[in-house]
Amino acid sequence: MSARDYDLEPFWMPFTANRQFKAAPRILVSAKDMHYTAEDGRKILDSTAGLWCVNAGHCREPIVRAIKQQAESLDFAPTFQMGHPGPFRLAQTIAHLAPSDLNHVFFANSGSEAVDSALKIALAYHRVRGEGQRTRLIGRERAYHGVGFGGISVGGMTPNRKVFGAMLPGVDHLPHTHDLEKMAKSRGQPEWGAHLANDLERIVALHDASNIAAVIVEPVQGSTGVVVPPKGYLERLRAICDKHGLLLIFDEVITGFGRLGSAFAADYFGVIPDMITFAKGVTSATVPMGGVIVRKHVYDAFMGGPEGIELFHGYTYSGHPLAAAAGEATLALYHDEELFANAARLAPCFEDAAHSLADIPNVIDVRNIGLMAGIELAPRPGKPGARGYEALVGCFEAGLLTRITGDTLACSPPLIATKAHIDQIFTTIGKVLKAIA
Ligand code: PXG
Repeated sequence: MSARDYDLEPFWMPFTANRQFKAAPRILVSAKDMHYTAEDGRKILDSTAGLWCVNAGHCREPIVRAIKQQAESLDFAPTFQMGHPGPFRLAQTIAHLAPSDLNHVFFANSGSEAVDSALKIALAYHRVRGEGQRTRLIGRERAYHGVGFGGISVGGMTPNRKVFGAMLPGVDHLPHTHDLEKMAKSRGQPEWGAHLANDLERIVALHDASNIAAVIVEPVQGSTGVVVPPKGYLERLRAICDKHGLLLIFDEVITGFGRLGSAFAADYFGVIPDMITFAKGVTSATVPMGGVIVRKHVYDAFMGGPEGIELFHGYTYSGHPLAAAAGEATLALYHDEELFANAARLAPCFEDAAHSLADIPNVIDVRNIGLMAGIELAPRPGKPGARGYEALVGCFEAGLLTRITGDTLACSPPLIATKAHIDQIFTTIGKVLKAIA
């Protein structure tokens, strides 16, 4: 191991068991295309696109060049009452890419900020239309919408909520759609579960539609371990939202920009929400950026409101020049290399490879869609998460970066992956799972 010229202690690591990590650190020092290099010089295959975000692969030359050039010519300019070309250009590109009339873009710097922005836009939208009593927000169990107070309020991952008090008032949750007995080891969308969307009718009956602003869901739940929507489920949510005048928000922080082989999950499922939140893949994670794409009727409602500032919301770095330049170069690369189509082409072989693990002892579920897969392991008795963590460490030692959430391994490689990478990913996971059985 190389000598470190820094102390591990002062950095309070996010979503990490700090004491455990600092006793046995895993440090990555560089990256190129599909691989990281660890501090001991080993090449590590990236099966997770970093944290579901490096969709174009690592340190891609056109993106690096665009960021360098931007840093040299315009480091920062305000977007409050001023403008610079970057975010106008990028918003135009994103609006072209997005389906239907999702044609205006509000920029933030992360998925969490994107979600808070979307929730605030939903509340302000109803207010500007004279329905300001619509203040309730509906999320879903097991959802991850980032870590802001808005996001954890509509989110449904218990550890992310339980020590943070009462959060936003007036939030209710749909049931999650995962049921091992009904759908274990399904390929793609499960046949069972569309009826779970009907719970929205129960929630509407309880609170009355006139009090509800919006419903937010990840079209495919990512963080909780890849939960794929049952066939017909999202369509039914859309229909119920339409019936009652509720805005439907798709949180596409993970699914946006090619993860399912299409630009957005909205395209893949053929269901058009009123807003899409995005982050991660928009810049292939090179510079932090997030945002909200809204449909024409949402934007128009604000533009028909009182004169002056239409939305009292924004971040110093909304549309930051480096992020905008990175975004433009990233979207151009996705286009030039047809990376969304590559993901779509690889998806069947990815599905086969993931399901080749299905009969390994302790594998209780394999779920997949596009280039996302979750492999759920039986927890060790009395020690939830222990087997998952052993798998993570075993894979890293075997030269593979994976993600775990509890006892579920998640796999989401960069969209530049080849069949050989997919084979290596699942062969390695298979060997490790057998070794730690
Ligand atoms: N919404 C969704 C659907 C996400 O997946 C966020 C919002 C928040 O984004 P920011 O940029 O604020 O982190 C996310 C983030 C994991 C993992 O391994 C997932 C995320 C982040 C870090 C790790 O499951 N998703």
